[in-house]
Amino acid sequence: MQDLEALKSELTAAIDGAGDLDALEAVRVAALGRKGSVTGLMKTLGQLDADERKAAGRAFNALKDEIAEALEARRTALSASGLDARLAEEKIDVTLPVRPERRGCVHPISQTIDEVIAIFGEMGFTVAEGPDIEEDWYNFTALNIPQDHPARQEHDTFYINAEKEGRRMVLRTHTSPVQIRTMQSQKPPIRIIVPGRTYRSDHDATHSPMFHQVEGLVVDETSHMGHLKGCLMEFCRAFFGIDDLPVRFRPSYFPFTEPSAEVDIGCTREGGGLKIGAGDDWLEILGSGMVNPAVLENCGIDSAKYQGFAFGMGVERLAMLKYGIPDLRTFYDSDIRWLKHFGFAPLDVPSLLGRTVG
Ligand code: 2NM
Repeated sequence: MQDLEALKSELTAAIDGAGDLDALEAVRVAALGRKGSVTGLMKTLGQLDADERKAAGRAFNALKDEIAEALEARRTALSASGLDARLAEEKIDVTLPVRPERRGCVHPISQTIDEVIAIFGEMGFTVAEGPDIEEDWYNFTALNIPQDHPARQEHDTFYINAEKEGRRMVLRTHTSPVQIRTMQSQKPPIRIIVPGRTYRSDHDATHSPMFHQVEGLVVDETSHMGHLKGCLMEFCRAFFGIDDLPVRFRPSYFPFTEPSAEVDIGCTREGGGLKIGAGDDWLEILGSGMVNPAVLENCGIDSAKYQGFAFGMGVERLAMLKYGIPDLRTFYDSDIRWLKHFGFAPLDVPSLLGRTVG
């Protein structure tokens, strides 16, 4: 029994002295492993007579349990301090200033979307989003674009082979399906803008198969064409930062709006370059119109009580005009030198250039 006490204090000291999990495992093997000291004790039981074996067996088992418990306690302690050590070592000071030489940039598409959101946000619009893969009904039918309408080909739709519960799926050709979903799920008054990716099977110097749009929708009892004009005039002037920017509304046609209008801003093209502002020329920038009553009814909105206006714009085009980016295709090249040239500092908050809307 004297030996047992000595062995116990020897093992306990070894366990306490183990500095890491590997050292502890070595102690465990030396005590409880197949050739371990405690296991060795167990093997001596056979040589004892019945009475002695009973008492010794109890003592050996108690020792084995105590050692196993001490090992487990030490293992827990070592694991916890290992984590603490790693957390201390991997700590970073988030209050350190940004290293300018390592700075990443905000892509002009992200910057432009943020600016559009900031301007309409100031006017009381909220941002709505929806899926890129849409049901045909939301992308076309609900928008008053019937099955055989040429717009379905004009839009060069990417159709998805798989069907969802028997319904044909498409990559959305505009963000308007989000407006449809919003009109179905929310009661007027509605005031949303919808930024996002859109897709058309069209690829040349001025078209990318994936591009970005921001569309907007207002539905209320008294919305009218005057609200549409005021809202979009204010947007154009705020976006380009030109207080007296000429804005013109030109009759157009979309199946989902009636009447429809395209919005042009003033510019000059003297000397080969393009300059936005008062001048003798016009530049198309937005599509818009009063929401077709058929579209409201498709969404369960009473067109006798409510009316709305909607608009849409291409983000790449806005970014090219505002920031003088000459080639559409460079947006998607992931060229770090291009991004350094046209990108924006990450901590710049998109602003209205000091203006207030309204
Ligand atoms: C445009 C131009 C004109 C539009 C219409 C709708 C909806 F869902 F309310 F009917 N959303 N967006 C719209 C109207 C979009 O983009 C050039």
